[in-house]
Amino acid sequence: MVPDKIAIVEAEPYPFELWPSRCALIVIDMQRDFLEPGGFGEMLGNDVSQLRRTIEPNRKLLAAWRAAGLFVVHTREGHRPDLADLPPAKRIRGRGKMHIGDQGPMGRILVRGEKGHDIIPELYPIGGEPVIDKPGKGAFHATDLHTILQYHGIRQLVVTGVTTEVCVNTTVREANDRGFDCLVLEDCVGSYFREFQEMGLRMIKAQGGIFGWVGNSKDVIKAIGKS
Ligand code: TIU
Repeated sequence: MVPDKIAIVEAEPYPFELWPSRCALIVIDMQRDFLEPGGFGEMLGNDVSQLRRTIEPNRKLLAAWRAAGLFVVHTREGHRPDLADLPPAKRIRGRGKMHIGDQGPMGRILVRGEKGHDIIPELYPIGGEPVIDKPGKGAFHATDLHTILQYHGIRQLVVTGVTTEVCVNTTVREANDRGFDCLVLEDCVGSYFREFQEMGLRMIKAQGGIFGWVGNSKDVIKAIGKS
């Protein structure tokens, strides 16, 4: 049975009132191509260790969240094999040698069904945890995420995943405009760039929590253990 008691989580700019039965954990884009050595992210010259430090805190959080019987949603960024949902602007952006849909180190880059597109084994979804395949940076755009959250009575999101300033921030902003309260966990989100990690989080909690709250996984685990 899911507990129906409010749990207070230490957070900035002020404590977050977590309502377990109304709160989903959303794990954003923890995909091999972004996180694994030899993947697309590293091929673009990024330091994947900045993202890999989030794996262990996410693993512990996921275990505690599942043990408490709470709702989990995972997302993956990627496109249909025929690329019909890939905006031409997104395909050519960056003027790099490799594009989405090309053969990369772990299959076709950001294409659904390919090895590199899938979630890393450490955080692999289990039965009953919806996986949202999203063509954009935000998890609400062109997906059924909002419908799924509504059917489960969800009003709050604990947000983790990568990258902090791109898919995490975009999703938090989309969620905020749809009326969800978001708590972003600093040890469970990562950016290839240290300064974007810091500013990405500061932008969320500034101005009295303009987009939401920032906390850490230890405080969430403590809070759901007590709820
Ligand atoms: N998931 C996500 O953030 N997609 C990106 O492309 N992120 C980058 O930082 N490039």
